[in-house]
Amino acid sequence: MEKSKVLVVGGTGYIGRRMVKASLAQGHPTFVLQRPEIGLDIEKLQMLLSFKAKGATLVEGSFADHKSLVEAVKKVDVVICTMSGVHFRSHNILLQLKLVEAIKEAGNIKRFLPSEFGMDPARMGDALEPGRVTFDEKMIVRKAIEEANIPHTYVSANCFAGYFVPNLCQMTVLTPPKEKVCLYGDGNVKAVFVDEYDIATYTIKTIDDPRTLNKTVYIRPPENILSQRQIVETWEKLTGKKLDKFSISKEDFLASMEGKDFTFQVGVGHFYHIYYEGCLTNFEIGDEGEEAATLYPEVNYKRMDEYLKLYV
Ligand code: NDP
Ligand code: GO6
Repeated sequence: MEKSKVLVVGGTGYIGRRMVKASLAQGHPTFVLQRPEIGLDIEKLQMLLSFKAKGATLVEGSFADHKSLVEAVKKVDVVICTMSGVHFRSHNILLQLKLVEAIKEAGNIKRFLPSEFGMDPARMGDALEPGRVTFDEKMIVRKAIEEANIPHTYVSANCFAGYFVPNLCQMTVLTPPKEKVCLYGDGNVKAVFVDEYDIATYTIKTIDDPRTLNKTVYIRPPENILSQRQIVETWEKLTGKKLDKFSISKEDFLASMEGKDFTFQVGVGHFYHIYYEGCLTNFEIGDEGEEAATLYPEVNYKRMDEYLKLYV
């Protein structure tokens, strides 16, 4: 069967750009929304043009212009939205409700993948304030999708390696500490880390797969199910240097929210669920979910020692 036509909305974003590349790499006619609002953001425009040079089609459309979204959606079979949900970038998850309206009106879409790509928001009903907003908003979008009977797939991608691995799971930095590392509790809680390009590869593989229709796909590659202590040990092996380790209790970690700005508090909450509660690995993937590495064993996903090599 011929490859479905894909529209990426949010295509110049951190995960969005990788979705565009993976869609092209897997042979899908690939369309990327070009928003007039990018104005003088020359980096975004140049990135869009680089996609065009690689065979993508740019489609003008704005979230401020419903008709333009309907027209853009009518050109394709599958829509993938990678709308920003990160508080120190431009968090705009609820804007997707406009895209849901356009998809509903266009009526031609065979699969819609909303912007999720993290913890499963359906499992985060008890998440701490204020970080719970991330999940509450994603659930509002899911509700709109399901009420409109739009065929969908939700991708729970666990931790983007770039934000969680080279910093040895520390907050507010993206590079490794040189002398000492702070462990969350005993540092033995298992999390899941995935290379961002692999997330895009797996996502594109799901869009034409009947097994993932109206399902949540978890990306949980077995060798990337690791504890913080295992990440630290991997790093120490690569550098041949031991780090001083100290531990922060859950009480002290949560207390570190006091007096900090909203964005920091969101991060603390998210890190707490990941590294103290183990929210990414404390459940079996039942028959209402699928696991990507199992569905697509042909993907040679990047292991985290490989990912870390670049930072040595
Ligand atoms: P970015 O911050 O890179 O933003 C992605 C795109 O959102 C932008 O490129 C832009 O699209 C679009 N956008 C932002 N603001 C607006 C606006 N006002 N109007 C229209 N479009 C807008 O997103 P990320 O890649 O960081 O995050 C994407 C998803 O991944 C989110 O759901 C987030 O929660 C999740 N995530 C998960 C992580 C993990 O570790 N699991 C880590 C980081 C994010 P355009 O290209 O058209 O300009
Ligand atoms: C990533 C981050 C890194 C926050 C998710 C604060 C939604 C998810 C794993 O993207 O707040 O330093 O699941 O100081 O469902 C951010 C968020 C990571 C940035 C988490 C995310 C993960 C969002 C920080 C920091 C490295």
